[in-house]
Amino acid sequence: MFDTTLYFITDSTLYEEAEFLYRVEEGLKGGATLLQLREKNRSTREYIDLARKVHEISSRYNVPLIIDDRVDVMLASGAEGVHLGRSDMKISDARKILGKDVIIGATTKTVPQAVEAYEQGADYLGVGAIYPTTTKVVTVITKVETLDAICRAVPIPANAIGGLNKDNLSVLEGVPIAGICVVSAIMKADDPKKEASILLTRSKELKKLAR
Ligand code: TZP
Ligand code: MG
Repeated sequence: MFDTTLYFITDSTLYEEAEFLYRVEEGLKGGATLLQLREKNRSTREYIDLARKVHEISSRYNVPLIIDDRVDVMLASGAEGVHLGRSDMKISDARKILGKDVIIGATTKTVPQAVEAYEQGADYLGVGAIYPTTTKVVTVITKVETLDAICRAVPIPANAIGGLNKDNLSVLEGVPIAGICVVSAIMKADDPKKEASILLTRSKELKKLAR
């Protein structure tokens, strides 16, 4: 099983490798429940090399590692899952290749997209961007009402993503999310461990409120 309560997504462009890996580990120490390695500019070989290093760390904390975009990198590195966007491999094709035990996540921005991803075999959904983001990504703002409708339309966990930090989560109160996804809030924090710990507590509170 996996737990999306605090889904920590990495950005290695911000730091030298040692500092990057240190911050990833601090986020895990702080309580991140799921980890995604998100690389957009590396060669396949570099992506796999880094994935192996990150997987060695995440394994020590029993936190599943999800690889963004790439089924091949996931398989080669031994990671537990893959996250697929609208221009990546189709969820149904990935499910066919990977079997039932691999975690497959999907990016969705509308109820029909969410239902389709669920029907094709997605295990969880990322929904956003809720707020404008400073992380490099092609996205549009998703209304909280749409997020709410998606959460209620599918039986799999749906997480909020985009510009979220410990000070702006109240917008999600009452929305039956499974958790929050954050990049900058942890990656750029002065104390990533402490930040993750605060975010974990807040996300748990949000989940309790919506029950
Ligand atoms: N998809 C929608 S917003 C986003 C992704 C990958 C980036 C979120 O990053 P941050 O720093 O938490 O806003
Ligand atoms: Mg993608």
